[in-house]
Amino acid sequence: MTTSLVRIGLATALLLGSIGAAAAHAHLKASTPAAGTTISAAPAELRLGFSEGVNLKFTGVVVTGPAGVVATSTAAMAPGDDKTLVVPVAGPLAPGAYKVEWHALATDGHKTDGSYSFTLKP
Ligand SMILES: [Cu+2]
Repeated sequence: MTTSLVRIGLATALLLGSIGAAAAHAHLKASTPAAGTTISAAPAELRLGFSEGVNLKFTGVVVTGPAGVVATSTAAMAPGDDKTLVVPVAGPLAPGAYKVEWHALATDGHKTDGSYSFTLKP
């Protein structure tokens, strides 16, 4: 390969790489319970819907509430859906404000994180 062909190859790879990066980060698109809502029944599980497929091994949540960190069971992807994370809640939840801090590794290798809150009515 000549030097100029190598240069064209590298430029193309960089261009494709940056297009992929702009298009494929795993952002949180929806959740259950939904962000900012007040609910009257304690959820048995949390569901987080991402904009891209995520790697389960490097994707998860930490939930904190009025009694501290909430115990959760092993998270899993929804069947046949690599964009929806399902996190079973292990114990009963007391009324109060809850914060869900999430982190995700998209299948393209990019990491994202964020948080949202919901409130459980007494
Ligand atoms: Cu990305």
